[in-house]
Amino acid sequence: MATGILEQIGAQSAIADIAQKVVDGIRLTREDAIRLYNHDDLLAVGMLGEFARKRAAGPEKERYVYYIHNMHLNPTNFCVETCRFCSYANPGNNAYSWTVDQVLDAARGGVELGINEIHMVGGLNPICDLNYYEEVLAAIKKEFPHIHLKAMTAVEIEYLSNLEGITYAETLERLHKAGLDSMPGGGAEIFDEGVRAKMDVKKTPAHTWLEIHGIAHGMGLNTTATMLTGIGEVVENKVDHMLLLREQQDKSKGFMCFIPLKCYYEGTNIKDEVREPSHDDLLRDIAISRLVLDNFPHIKAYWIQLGEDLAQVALSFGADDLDGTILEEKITHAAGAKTPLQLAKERMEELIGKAGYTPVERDTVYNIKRVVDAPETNEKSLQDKVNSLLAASR
Ligand code: V47
Ligand code: SF4
Repeated sequence: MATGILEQIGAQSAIADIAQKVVDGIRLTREDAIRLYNHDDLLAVGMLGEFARKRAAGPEKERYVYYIHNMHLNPTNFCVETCRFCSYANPGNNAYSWTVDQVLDAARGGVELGINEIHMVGGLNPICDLNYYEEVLAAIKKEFPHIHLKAMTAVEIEYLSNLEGITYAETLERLHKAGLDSMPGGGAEIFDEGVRAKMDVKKTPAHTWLEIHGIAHGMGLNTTATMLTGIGEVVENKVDHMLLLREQQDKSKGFMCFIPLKCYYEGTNIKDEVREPSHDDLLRDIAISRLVLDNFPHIKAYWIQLGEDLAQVALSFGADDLDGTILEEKITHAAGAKTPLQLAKERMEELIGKAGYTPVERDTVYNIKRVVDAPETNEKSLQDKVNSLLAASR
């Protein structure tokens, strides 16, 4: 396999030395990652991402691509913050905050469809304080003990701790006791302070976001990590974001997955100030995160934001997870995403199978629930998909 990739990249390639490092298992530097972003041959970068994915998976699981049957729950869209890229929070008369019973009703709808994870996040709302979230988590756990509760971003942990005047560890311990099983990776945005200032992001600076995840890992809670692009960042900001995550993972080891996110602009006023990520950019984020984050087991192609075709192509660039069936997504759809709100399990499996991989239904912490016999593929080849997607985004 190793010789193959070096031949494919070619000894004359400007990234031949980086390919050799990848094959030798040598950690990539900041400069390597920046060169990969600037290298003109996108497919060569993708091939390296695919090589690293296969090697991380091991020979028995090298074709596995994971998904989860889950739902998103957003108990409130009122938020004391005003991040400029966010269309979800504070929609005037449509602001809401659910009672514990309303959250339970929504959860019941998902459980009846057979989900096994609830991914719950919301705005920063003084009405929804720590007691409220303790009640919500405990009520869901009591009625549906088999459901994994992946909830509360580091941003919400910071807010609730400040509201209560207690430490992050105390907040996390109380929520863990009430039923919190793991934490999602939202709220990281881009760690760079300059970009954050332009986007009016006042919450949770990098060191606090990382500290909270480190505390959660220390308590045995697994978490994930995101990076939001299309908000005025440059390549160097993305690489530095990944390097901070890699450093934290070396220390606390609890990140399961990295999810590159793409900003949608409807309902915001930032479109004219930023560069919208192209398909090329989004595929590089997948491949380069796979290569730089050598201590992250999984890289997610978030189909809600990428769309089905690009998410499929991302599987050949180093991603090994399509996220979940979701049922109802509000944050990206409030900003104009047109992907369906929900995919059936069968459709997830079809997307993975037709991209040439083996669909695997997982739980939140990547225990395998079911390995699916991949259906025969007669869709247009992946190479054709890459070509037409790239042509469309130029
Ligand atoms: O933190 C906000 C982003 C995130 C917009 O942990 C926007 O497995 C696009 O974190 N357009 C929430 N994105 C979503 C998230 C997530 C998604 C899937 C899986 C996981 C996981 C986490 O959405 C926010 C923010 O970075 N966001 N506004 C927007 N207009
Ligand atoms: Fe509030 Fe999060 Fe939206 Fe920022 S991104 S306004 S913190 S809900």
